[in-house]
Amino acid sequence: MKSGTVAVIGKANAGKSTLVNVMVGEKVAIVSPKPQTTRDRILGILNEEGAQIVFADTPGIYKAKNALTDVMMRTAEACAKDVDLILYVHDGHKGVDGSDLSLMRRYLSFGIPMIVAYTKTDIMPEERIPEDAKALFEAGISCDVVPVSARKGKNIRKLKALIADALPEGEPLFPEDVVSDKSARFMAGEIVREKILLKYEKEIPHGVAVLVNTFQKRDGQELYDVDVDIVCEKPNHKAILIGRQGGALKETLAFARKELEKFLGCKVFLTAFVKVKEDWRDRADLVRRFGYGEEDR
Ligand SMILES: Nc1nc2c(ncn2[C@@H]2O[C@H](COP(=O)(O)OP(=O)(O)OP(=O)(O)O)[C@@H](O)[C@H]2O)c(=O)[nH]1
Ligand SMILES: [Mg+2]
Repeated sequence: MKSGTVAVIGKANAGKSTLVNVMVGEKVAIVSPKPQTTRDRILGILNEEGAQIVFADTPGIYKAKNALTDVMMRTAEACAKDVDLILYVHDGHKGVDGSDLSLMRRYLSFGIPMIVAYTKTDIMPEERIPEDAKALFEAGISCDVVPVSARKGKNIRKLKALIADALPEGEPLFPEDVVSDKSARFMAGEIVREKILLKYEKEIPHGVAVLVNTFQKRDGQELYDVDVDIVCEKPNHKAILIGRQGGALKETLAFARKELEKFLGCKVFLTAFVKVKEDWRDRADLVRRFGYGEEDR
């Protein structure tokens, strides 16, 4: 059978995590309209007839500005060098510019087979797709370019088949019932962070880390106790996160609790405390302590 690892690489906000979730058929990575949503390497495992594809979703390429983005870029870079295939995800609706071409050329130069997933085709004029494909070809991007829409599920089956085809023969790397390398505890923190990304504006969600203190099923009950620290960078961010009379935080937690209950398949009692660690993203020691840049959390 075919079996191998695929690094899912591309600019921040390109649609990598959405595509991985759609291909795996389950939500293994959080998604938001804001760049820099994914901070860790997250494996999403797809078992198909005759193939196991291990997708490694990665933090989007973004100019490193602080210790956190620095660690995120190193995570993506290390991942792209140690796989059987690179799936370069390009946001088609944004067009193709010089920076896209040089990134694609750079990953092609790693000497690892590569496929370009040209995504978000549902929100762009269809006639632009062949024009861009031609531009990529003329610029020396010599690999397969597959137009897809993760949102509409367009060409996903074709993309999966092309990926499986390009992988080596081998035994499965994971048992068939495993969909991710991340724990439910990790996902609980990520789901809270996703709701924060969706609810708050500007720098606030980017400066938030969610640390899971408690993740425990109550004895003899269909109920999980989940307690998190929401760490932000500045006292005024804390005030905004909490809101007037705690209203904003209450809404965020209700939103997160609903999804957690769906994810865990039982009731969840979710509590959170908002803390400030001044400019933690600039401090390598805190970035590490909050679990970023390590394989397991
Ligand atoms: N219309 C449309 N929107 C999409 C599609 N795929 C992703 N999006 C949207 O694009 C935004 C970014 O998606 P993500 O999957 O979080 O992108 P990402 O590349 O993982 O982003 P980072 O983790 O920040 O690097 C979200 O608002 C998605 O809903 C698509 O096929 N069509
Ligand atoms: Mg992502």
